[in-house]
Amino acid sequence: MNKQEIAEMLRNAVLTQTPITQISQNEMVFSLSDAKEVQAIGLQLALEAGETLCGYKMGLTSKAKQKDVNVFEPIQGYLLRSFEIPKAGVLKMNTRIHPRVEPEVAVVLKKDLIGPGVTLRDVVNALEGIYPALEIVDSRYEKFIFKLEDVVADNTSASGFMVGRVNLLPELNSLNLMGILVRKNGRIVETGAPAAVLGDPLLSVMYLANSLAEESKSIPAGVVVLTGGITQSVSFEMGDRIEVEWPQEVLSFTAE
Ligand code: OOG
Ligand code: MG
Repeated sequence: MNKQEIAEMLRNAVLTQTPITQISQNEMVFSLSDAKEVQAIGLQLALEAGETLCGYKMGLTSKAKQKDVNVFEPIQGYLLRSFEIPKAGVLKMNTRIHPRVEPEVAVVLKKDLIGPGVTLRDVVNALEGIYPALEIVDSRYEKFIFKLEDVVADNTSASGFMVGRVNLLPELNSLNLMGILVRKNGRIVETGAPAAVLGDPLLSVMYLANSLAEESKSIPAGVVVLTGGITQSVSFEMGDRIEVEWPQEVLSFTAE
């Protein structure tokens, strides 16, 4: 199969909610750069279908997430406008395969961050806001099992996200140690703090800016950047209620 066909197969898996076999199992040679190209073709297909790019995401930036999926390198992907979960808090299950939720820190910039050579100080100076967020990952592979190349080709399992209203920028100094709870139907199922993400989730933004620079791209002001799951992800079923609780705000949805 060529890269265009692989990208179409992955998009079809999204549209029909039908998981596929890992590409790395079928293709003799499927390198990380092939996988990045497949991801880029997938974005092109989505844009041609009328979707809008609205941000970027980092993934596998915490030990908890890396162990969870058995891939031990940070990865990056894109966010489409259609991924955004309405604040009304309903997550549609009929457009997904086997979704999981994870608590994240979202960042919005007030000026473009253009690498290479972006430093942590550059990120801090470019900040418009830092927000409590959650991401929905929904691997297009059977049983949520994949290798690095597979998950990169699959746009890092991106499927949905929700960004809170409370800007945590005034509390930047205490961000890393804020306590975060994930509840499923009222019960606490995960706990964590932003420091789990590379020691500081702003490093994730720095990493993304420098990595995009390798493709002559930058992080534009105003887009959403998800910095990566703080805890391992939590699976849920139809009817479940999920709450991601920060000291300042609770993000929640019901799976319907
Ligand atoms: C891969 C995507 C990882 C994160 O925040 O670590 C990710 C997956 O878990 O399916 O989004
Ligand atoms: Mg994530």
